[in-house]
Amino acid sequence: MRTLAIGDIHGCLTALETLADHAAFAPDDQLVFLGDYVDRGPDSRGVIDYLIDLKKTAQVVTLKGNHEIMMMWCRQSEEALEKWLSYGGDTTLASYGIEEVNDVPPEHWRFMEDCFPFYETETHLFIHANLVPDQSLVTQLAGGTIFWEPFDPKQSKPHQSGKPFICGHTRQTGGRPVSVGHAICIDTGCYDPGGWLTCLDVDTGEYWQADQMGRKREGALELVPGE
Ligand SMILES: [Mn+2]
Repeated sequence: MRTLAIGDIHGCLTALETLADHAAFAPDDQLVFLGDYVDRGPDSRGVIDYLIDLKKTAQVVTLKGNHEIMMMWCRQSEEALEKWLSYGGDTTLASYGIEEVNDVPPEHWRFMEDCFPFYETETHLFIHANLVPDQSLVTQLAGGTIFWEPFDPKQSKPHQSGKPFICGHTRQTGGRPVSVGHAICIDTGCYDPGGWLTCLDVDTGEYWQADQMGRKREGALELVPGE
């Protein structure tokens, strides 16, 4: 069984469909999506529909990203709504063909509410953004680090559990995922021209990428801890 982590999709349905084909998602794979399904790209609605469908036939874990949090918050105040719209929520509403966020289908709110804050296996930790190295993931849930804090490869410290962590959220400008041994960031900015959506096999370091033009490429990360 492969454990595959998939980075920030941001409404890029074409890249997601191309990636599913390129990485050959199979029923015995465990697919861990790192969050930020919505905003910025053209088809947030289509991405959520795709993931809801995928959950019916595949082993899927979906994490919550800060963009899902902003979208859920926007139902609570005008201020939160304005903030979300300025962070790409306008493209999400456009993908639904609606002007009022309350017209998002209940099934899609349920999908977002059901997303996990983090995911942990025997060997790895999965989070959207970053973590506090000397606290358990449960302990740090109340803080915002795992959803909001940018990942800096030069500053990153290993987590106390000793398990490597996989994150998204912070775009790696080279278009390739970045490993520092104890951590791997796989956000490769697929909503921007020149960006890619990344799927990483966390056990082998092999990765696959696809973009909004339907292009594919692949590579491999060195998983030996670096300096
Ligand atoms: Mn994010």
